Amino acid sequence: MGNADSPPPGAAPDWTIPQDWASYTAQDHALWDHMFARQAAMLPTRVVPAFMEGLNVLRMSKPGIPDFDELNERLSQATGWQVVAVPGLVPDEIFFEHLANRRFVAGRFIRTPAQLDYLQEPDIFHDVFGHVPLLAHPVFADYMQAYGEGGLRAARLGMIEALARLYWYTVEFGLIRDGGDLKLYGAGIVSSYSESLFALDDPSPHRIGFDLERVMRSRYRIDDYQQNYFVIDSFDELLKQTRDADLGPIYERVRGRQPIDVGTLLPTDIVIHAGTQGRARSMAH
Ligand code: HBI
Ligand code: FE
Repeated sequence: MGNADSPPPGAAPDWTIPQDWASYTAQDHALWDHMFARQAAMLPTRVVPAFMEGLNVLRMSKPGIPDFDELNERLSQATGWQVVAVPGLVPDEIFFEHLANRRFVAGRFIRTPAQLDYLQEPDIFHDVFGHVPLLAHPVFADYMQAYGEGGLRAARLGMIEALARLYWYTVEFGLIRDGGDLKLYGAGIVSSYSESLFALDDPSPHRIGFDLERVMRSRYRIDDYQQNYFVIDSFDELLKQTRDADLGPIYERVRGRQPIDVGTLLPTDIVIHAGTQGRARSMAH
């Protein structure tokens, strides 16, 4: 959701700012530790194993808000990625340019205790706890770079909206098969205690097999839990379908068709679980 503005005062032309790790308060660190402990206790049986491996390889269970310099030593060794601090949401093309160069932009501020379970702008817990562990996984790391490169091309073709939907339903709210089970991998889910439960256990949402064109046509909601989740078979499959495919014909078809509303199932969908949509219905009343 960026705009074409120039960077705010104090930010570099690429919108980065210093993390200024020394300025976090004891309260900031304690809030991180609280959220970290809560997620680390519940995720092991729910999240894709690569996420727990990433936490471990990056030594993220060390108490306190991670210092990006320290985190980057391990992350760059694992996959060549870096985390850089930004003031908040950055314009789409700046965002894509960073990803295409294996730099993940992260907010440096942490939410207030009152925003423990809901906030609109991505803070450091969402960005770093949610996104960074999988950047230590070689295939997911390549997918994120491919997404940035694809975003730069999509911007020239006027297809950013389709790309944003792909990001939403994979990087932010994706589910993945793991043996016979479904597991979480999207950062928007794994950084949220309540959605980590809802996305796997609740009867309300549809869980649909990933199809690139379907996803690029699918609207999403930003104000509540998702009404549909898309399930990939593996990171390899996701990378193959996005980086190595010719997206031109897909874009042409997406451009010519209506977007699909949330909570809708199509006859062509690979339905893994047809949701009751009970939550969305009760919220609407
Ligand atoms: N900026 N800091 C930040 N974080 C994001 O996740 C982000 C962004 N700008 C644009 C954006 N995401 C998405 O809208 C793009 O995928 C289109
Ligand atoms: Fe995010």
